[in-house]
Amino acid sequence: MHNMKHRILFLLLSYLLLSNQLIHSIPGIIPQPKEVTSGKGVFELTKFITIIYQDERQAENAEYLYDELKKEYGFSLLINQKNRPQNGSIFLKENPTIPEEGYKLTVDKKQIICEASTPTGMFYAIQSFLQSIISEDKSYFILCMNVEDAPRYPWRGMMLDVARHFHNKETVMNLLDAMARLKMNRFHWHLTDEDGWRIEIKKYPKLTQEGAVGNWSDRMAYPKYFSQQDVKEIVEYARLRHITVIPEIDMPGHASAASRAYPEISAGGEGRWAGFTFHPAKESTYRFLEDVLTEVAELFPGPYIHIGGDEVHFGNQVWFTDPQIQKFIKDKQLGDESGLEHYFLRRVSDIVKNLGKTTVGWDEMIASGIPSHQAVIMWWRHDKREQLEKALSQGFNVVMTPRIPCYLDFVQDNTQKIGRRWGTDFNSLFTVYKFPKPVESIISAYPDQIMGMQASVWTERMAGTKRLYYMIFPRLVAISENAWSADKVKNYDSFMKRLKNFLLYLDRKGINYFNPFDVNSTPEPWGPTKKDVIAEG
Ligand code: TNX
Repeated sequence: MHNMKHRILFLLLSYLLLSNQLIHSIPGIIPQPKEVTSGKGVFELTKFITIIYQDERQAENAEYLYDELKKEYGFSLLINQKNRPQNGSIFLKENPTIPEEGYKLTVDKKQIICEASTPTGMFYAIQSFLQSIISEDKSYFILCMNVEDAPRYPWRGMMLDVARHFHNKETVMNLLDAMARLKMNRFHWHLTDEDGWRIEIKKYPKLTQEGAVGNWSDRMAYPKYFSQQDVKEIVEYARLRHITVIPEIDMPGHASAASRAYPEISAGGEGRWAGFTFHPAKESTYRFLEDVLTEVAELFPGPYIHIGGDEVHFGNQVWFTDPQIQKFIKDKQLGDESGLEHYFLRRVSDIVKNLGKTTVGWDEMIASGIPSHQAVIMWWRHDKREQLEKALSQGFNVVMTPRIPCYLDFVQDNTQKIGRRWGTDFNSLFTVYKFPKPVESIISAYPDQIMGMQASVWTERMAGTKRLYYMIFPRLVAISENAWSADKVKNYDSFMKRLKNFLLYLDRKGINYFNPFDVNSTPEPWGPTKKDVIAEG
């Protein structure tokens, strides 16, 4: 206790001396809010505090807050629905004047008030509150302050590839927890690729019986996939954390796992690219995909379905020689193989539209002729800025996830041996943090079309959970600040100070990370096989 008072005094004193900097470093809210003003004194958090919520629709948030305090600090607080706060309460208050995802957080010595106009805004007030708890000698307190906040972008995401190496339900849920703490709201789930088909489709059981066998490091690995029940649990877990899940079924390329299960809808081929694409000239392919997407649309209540569309040219050699495909190109007057690729994407995007969903696709999709209001483009080829410009000038809404600096399978430190590089470029925490500065001059002309950004976690070289977390953290934290915080409140020194607080959260959850404060303290966890020594550009 004595120690704690000492510490409080020290904090308050330093605040008086150094006010501006301390607003940034204490409390450790990350991403940085729009405005933080420090008050005087502290609110002491004890087990006698009550959580009070005003409106029935905040009941789930109140329970979430209860659960988090219980899990992290062992508290079991009371929860009440009432119209006004009382001394020693955390009050979830309706305030219709606050923007949709925004919130206010007011901490004084007697109470904590979280205000928002929506359950999502309230959820974010709760995150800032949770991040502000300081624990010291088994006492818990929060510095008095006022926070006013709202996000820069509506899409603050992370993509996880579970096809190259499977990562299970518990891992996904841990990641959703961390995303929620960072006010991130889009989980893009890359469910199918060459190495595995990871989602159960009832109408086509072989997709998982055969298509889920193997992974990037071991072609014969035991089949791993998410059952429809798993998917429902994850979607619900995400919903309670105000995260929309976007499923991706990659096509017409990256389809090798589906091809192994159902060779009759594959374009075939030999060697490394065998079965890389669906057969684009068979009606049965489109029927198959419609059936698959119908089940997918039912499982995922969110408005989006991602249909990939990337890198088709890698493995479509068969398209140039197969008589049925060549005849199809002629009959439909598609011109050539890339015309056929665009036809394929238009057709599947129409299926998605008929299912009541919006298409999302990688930036190759810009050229497909899909109307701009019907699709969201993910810009990924950082070396092709013209793709970003094209998407915007054609009227598409865009999510930015350029390889440099948003792909977390690139190394984060020059000493690392496993992971991608692009020439001499890689994705250090600092490089990630600078985004989207390098493209600001392009995007500033289209403020309404930039939906936001995401980290993309490709898992060719991430077999184990420890390694997966190590590559994700702390770079995901930088992405969350890039997506949430206005440029004028961003500051790398301040970020690094607040990051320490988030690393404590990861410690409490047992989530591994690369420690940028002590590079040698965190040895690079093992990759899967010998193959994953330094990757290609
Ligand atoms: C490119 S991004 C891919 C992925 C790889 C990734 C590795 C994209 C649309 N395609 O298939 O996993 O690079 O960094």
